Amino acid sequence: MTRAPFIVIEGLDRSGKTTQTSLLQARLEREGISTKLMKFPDRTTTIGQMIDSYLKSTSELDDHVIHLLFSANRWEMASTIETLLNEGTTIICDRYAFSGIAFSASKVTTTTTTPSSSSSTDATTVPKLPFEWCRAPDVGLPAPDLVLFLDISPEQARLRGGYGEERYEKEEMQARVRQAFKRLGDETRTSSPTGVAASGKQWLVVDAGRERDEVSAEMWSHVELLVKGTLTSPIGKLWN
Ligand code: 2DT
Repeated sequence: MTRAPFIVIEGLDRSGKTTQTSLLQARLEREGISTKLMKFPDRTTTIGQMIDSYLKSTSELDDHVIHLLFSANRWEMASTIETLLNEGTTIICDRYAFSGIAFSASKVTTTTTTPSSSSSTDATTVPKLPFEWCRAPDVGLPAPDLVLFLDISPEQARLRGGYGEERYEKEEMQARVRQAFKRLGDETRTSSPTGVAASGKQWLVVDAGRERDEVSAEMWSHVELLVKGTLTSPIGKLWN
């Protein structure tokens, strides 16, 4: 039995992720490939509305609670994802579980101390949520066949006009998130040294600091291989 591929686009804020995701969808449609665009968080569901008000800082939630809501927001779409792929619809997904881990694991508590011998202060940051705790709720979700990670340096993000108003859109947070994404990417490559696992799972870093068309051409070159090939492997499960 053949099925369609599941493609996830991850990236830092200001990487052009949303624009690139729509360009990719338009390209797939021009090629006559049946495609569904998904986005997480999906702010339209009841859970998604709770996430939306948290991100806009109109509500406060415990860090554990919001993390689990982000994951639940994916689980509520898990069976739809599987059905669509098995029916032959390619899924392009703007953010997924990797964002879930990268952002939550990047929240820190900062304590400042002033050593008695010095007049300056030292800042120590401690993660609020352990990395593995952040991964656990997403274990078993449908696994993407390809993750394109749109990478941009903090300097380039600054040149693009800096970050927005939502929670997490702060330079220090974004720098930690970038490291967490790198860790997830390295992990995927280590578990499959060529970057391609038996199931076809791949994590590719795309330099998103370039011109829009250059970035979209590179993304298409990776996606084309997958959508024009034949996928017979069953849908994988994340981190299983
Ligand atoms: P957008 O700007 O792409 O709407 O994302 N986030 C996202 C998390 O903290 N956990 C998650 O599981 C997901 C999917 C990233 C809104 C913000 O939500 C963060 C930025």
